[in-house]
Amino acid sequence: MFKKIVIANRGEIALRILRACREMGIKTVAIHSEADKDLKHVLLADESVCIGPNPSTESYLNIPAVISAAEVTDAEAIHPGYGFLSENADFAERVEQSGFTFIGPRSESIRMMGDKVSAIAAMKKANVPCVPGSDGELGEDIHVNLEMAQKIGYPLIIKASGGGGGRGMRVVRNEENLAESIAMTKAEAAAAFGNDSVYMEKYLENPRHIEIQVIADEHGHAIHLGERDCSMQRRHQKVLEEAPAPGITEKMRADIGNRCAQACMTMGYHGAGTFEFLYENGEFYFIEMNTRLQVEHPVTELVTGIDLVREQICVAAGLPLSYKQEDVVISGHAIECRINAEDPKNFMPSPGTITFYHMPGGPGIRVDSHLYNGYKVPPYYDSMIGKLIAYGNQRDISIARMCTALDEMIIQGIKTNIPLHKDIVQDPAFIEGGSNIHYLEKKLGL
Ligand code: MV4
Repeated sequence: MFKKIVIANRGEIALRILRACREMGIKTVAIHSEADKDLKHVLLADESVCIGPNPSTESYLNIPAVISAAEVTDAEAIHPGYGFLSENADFAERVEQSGFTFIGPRSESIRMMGDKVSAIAAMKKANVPCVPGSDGELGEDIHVNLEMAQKIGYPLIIKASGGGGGRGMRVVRNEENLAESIAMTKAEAAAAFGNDSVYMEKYLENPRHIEIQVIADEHGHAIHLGERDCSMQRRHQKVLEEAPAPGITEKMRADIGNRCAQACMTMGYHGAGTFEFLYENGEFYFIEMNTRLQVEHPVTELVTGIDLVREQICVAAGLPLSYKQEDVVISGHAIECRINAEDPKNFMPSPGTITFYHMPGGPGIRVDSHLYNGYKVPPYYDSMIGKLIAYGNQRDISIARMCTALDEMIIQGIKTNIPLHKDIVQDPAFIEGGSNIHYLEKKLGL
């Protein structure tokens, strides 16, 4: 096992990784920007290194600075968390070339999944169901594209191969708009991603967003940890997630989950990962794969009892997975509310000093947050300041616990989206379960 790990992230996930390291007897190095010297995990870490000024491009995204921190502290591995450098294949490669272990998949896997056309090709080959589409980059010939579009059927969506997470896509409702939509998506993709490759898919009008968590070791074993429903979102930002997804039967879970685990083994994928699907009319359609630990991993941890960060560290150290597929039992229900420092009405960021902080508690409540009394939320980074997670034997119990916890939670000095969460957990459609990806934006009148 590693003796010392660099935590190449900030905020709640840096603290989550630090806690896993502590439990495992691994020493920690916190790296941080100037403004982040008082982050909770920086104060708790065995060592800390200031790697640069506040803009993330000069600190958390500065590859040489991050690798230097590992060198000067004599660490063995780097955990990238989520966001920042977590899905940067060049970073993963340079970490390995510098003699450190990247806690995540091989750089080739990150690169393959970062290119959506090659990701979809790999999934089709591995028997993972995909959205009907072009199965490859669109060519220049508009007649060929029109014919393909006709065959797939409108509405269609044109997506940038270098995009993902909602960036670089355009819906096409009829053939009159096809040529222009392809041209515009290509131009935007070239500017945004330095890659003008685009592809075509059937546009699903009202899907749910359901994702499968997997983890794979370097000994040819891969398991799935069931699904999460992440449909409650606004502008491609998830707001609330839950596991399991309402209405997904054990048989459906086993079928799609086993296909994902098998795909990991086929591709030689190592580490934690998430297969993102659109789910409509009882069918799963693969759209993207995330090659990192995700924000919403705690709901999976609560319904499986598996510590995903511990498993990530173990498989990165070359150990076999601690669990076989038959050991993974989905039990109970978990909901996560992402707590953001933002105005609950207009969603504007609301940085500032936390003048009073009170955490909720009680049965089934987990708080993943780096906040403390007097902490100053800086304006330079993502506005998520923590996650409130509620578990219960059944979904209605986890909702009731979440309601109680949201009422107990007090954050003063800044605005937060706690009022929005209180509204959602009392919303009849949410209580019913199974809302689609457009529900929250429609409810908010967007
Ligand atoms: C789609 C789609 C409908 N049909 N693909 C948006 C983010 C990126 N991960 C993929 N996205 C979508 N792809 C087809 N063929 C609708 C979306 C979509 C979406 C997906 C997941 C979560 C929220 C979303 C919000 C708007 C659109």
